[in-house]
Amino acid sequence: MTFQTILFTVADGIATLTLNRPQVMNALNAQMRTEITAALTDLPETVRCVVMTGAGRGFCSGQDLTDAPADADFERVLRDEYEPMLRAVIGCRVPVIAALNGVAAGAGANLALSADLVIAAESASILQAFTRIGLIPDAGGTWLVPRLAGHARAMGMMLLAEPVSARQAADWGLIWEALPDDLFTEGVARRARQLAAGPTSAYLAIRRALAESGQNGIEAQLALEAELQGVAGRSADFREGVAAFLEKRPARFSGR
Ligand code: T3D
Repeated sequence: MTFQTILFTVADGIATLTLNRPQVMNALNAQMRTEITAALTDLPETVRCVVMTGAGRGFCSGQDLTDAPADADFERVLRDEYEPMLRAVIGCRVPVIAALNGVAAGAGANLALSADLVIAAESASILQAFTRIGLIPDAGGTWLVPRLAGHARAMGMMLLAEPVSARQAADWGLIWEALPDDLFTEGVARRARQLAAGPTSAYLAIRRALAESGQNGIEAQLALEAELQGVAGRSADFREGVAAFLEKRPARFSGR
């Protein structure tokens, strides 16, 4: 597959998807949304972790504002273009790391927050920029941010539209961690290697269980855990994990 707005490479079980419109801080246009969706939906079989990052000094500045006329049908664009992209991240068959090399603004912030693990360089920030241009947060932001950081922080971020530093975001639990800039690239690579070598099917089940916990009561969640653990308990990775423990060696998970 060839792409115009993203870079997509695969090495050692890790796919790296780089938003690649650095002249506009990787703003999202229709083509980029389509390409992100396609890349994540049609991953090569060897891939066991995805790292999504940005080219240049930003992660993503959200909707390309040169491509958003005032009379545009945003409802259609969100339904037809943003939602498939977000579902491709959330429903990806392997864990997705958002590696925030710089600012993530507007829909770019919420694209990042839809990933499974968000790791940011300390110089990065997260900005719910929408009210600056008279819009409301979209791309899942009004669902994600209060669940990750709480109602008061979500409300403040969205009404005030001020950047939240990577360190603050990590302290709030909005993201997994903020790393000093000089340790960022290796820190992301280390986590990607860890996830790519891990029990991929168990990761998928964990992601499903956590996603459904928002809607489930405790009884439904206990039932879901039992169902998912039933499958995990019959997996090759469980057999390998136990064997490795008993033989006092690192596990070699196949992802099955
Ligand atoms: O379409 C729909 O369905 C509606 C959906 C909406 C979803 C949304 O995402 S709405 C929110 C859109 N995003 C924004 O409002 C953020 C706009 N950008 C900014 O606030 C700032 O650029 C940043 C905080 C991201 C970065 O600031 P800074 O000072 O580091 O960089 P800069 O100088 O502002 O930007 C660098 C260049 O990128 C600049 O171009 P130039 O002057 O060098 O030619 C700037 O215009 C361009 N750029 C940045 N963001 C966008 C953009 N160009 C188009 N669209 C952008 N979103």
